[in-house]
This record gives sequence, C-alpha cells and structure tokens, in this order.
Amino acid sequence: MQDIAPGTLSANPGNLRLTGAYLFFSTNDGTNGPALWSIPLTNIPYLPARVAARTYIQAEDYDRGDEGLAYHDSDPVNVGGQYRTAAGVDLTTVNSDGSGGIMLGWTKPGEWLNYTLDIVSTSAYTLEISLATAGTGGSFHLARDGTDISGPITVPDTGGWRAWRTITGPALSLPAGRHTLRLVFDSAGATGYVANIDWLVLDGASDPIYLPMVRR
Ligand SMILES: [Ca+2]
Ligand SMILES: [Ca+2]
Repeated sequence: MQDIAPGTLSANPGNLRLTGAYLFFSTNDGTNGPALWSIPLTNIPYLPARVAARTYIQAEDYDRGDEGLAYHDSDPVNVGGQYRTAAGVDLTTVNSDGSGGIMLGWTKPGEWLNYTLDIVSTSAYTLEISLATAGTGGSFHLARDGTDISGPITVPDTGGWRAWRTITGPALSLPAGRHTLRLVFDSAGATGYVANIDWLVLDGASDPIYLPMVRR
C-alpha cells in the first residue's frame, strides 16, 4: 500500500486522478495494516438505479471506471466524439442527423464493456439487441461475472451502419444479487468492425432488475 504525503491532496484540489479497483483508507500508524474501509473505483453504474421488468441497457451507459476495469477499447480516443468523451469507448449518435440518442460504434474483436446489475430474483431473461452492420462475419457474447452465458451471437447484415434491426438472443439465466454483465466483441466482418449497438433488453416478465437509468 502506498501512502500519500500530507498536503498532497489539498495542493491541487480538483486535479487528483485515481486509478485502480479500490481507494483504501487506513490508519496513520506507519504499519500499512488492513484498510479501515475502502471505496470501489469500478463496478459503478454510470447512472442512478431504477427498477423495470423490461429493462433497457443503453450500450453507452457502461460502468464508470478506467480502461481495463470498466471497459477495454483498442484505442484511447472516443472516435465518435459523443457523450463520454474522456474515455476510449467509441460513441456517436444513433441517426446521422444527430437524433435517436447515442450508440456504441467502431467495435473491434477483443473490446468489452461492463454493466453492473442488481438482480432482485433468480430468473431466465429473454435478450433483445438493437444493432446495425454492413456485411456479415461479426459475433459477440455476454458474460456474467466472467463466465460466458450466451455463447456466440452472430451478427446479421442489416444493410448499413445505421440500418437498425432488433435481434433476439438466447435466454439468459441470471441469479439474484449484484452481478457484472460484460458485452464482449469476438469476431469482425470484412470492415474490421463487429456491429454498432444501440441497446440491449433483458425481459424477465415480472422479475425486475435494478440498473442504470435509461434514456430513450
Ligand atoms: Ca476508441
Ligand atoms: Ca472501439
């Protein structure tokens, strides 16, 4: 554990950047013993929680946190330049005229995004995904707490990068409690990209999920 010299925190208020999974606090007795308490710096939903039985997960509302903790993107720039401009995840508008909210674009194999969910009751949830692609060859999967729970989801050719289609994925079994759902991009089509994603829906009929508040 690394101590911060007295005065450092107040020397540049507003300019302190913290990286890592947790911020630990311990006593100043020189022993660097166990932390008294800690603040998580990842697994933090981007927006306040709400409840819905039919739950929209907006792709752009991935968890707060740094590259390698909340997401992995192949370059540090937000290529689309919209919404969360300080992170490397590539976001732009759903429609070319700027309408329709925000989508995730420029997705490459190996990239991933985390979504922290608080699931009230163990249930099977149907999965729908709004996506757009030009050409075939893309695939991705969903993992829960590091385990693949969807298998490969093949991306159809929707006829263009803003030609949106909703596809139905496999039913997902989600246990009660706090879990991390990870969207993982696996293979790309001829363009080198996997798919543009607008949103995912988890529909548990009467079983709600707490998760980041949606924007329509
Ligand atoms: Ca990027
Ligand atoms: Ca990307």
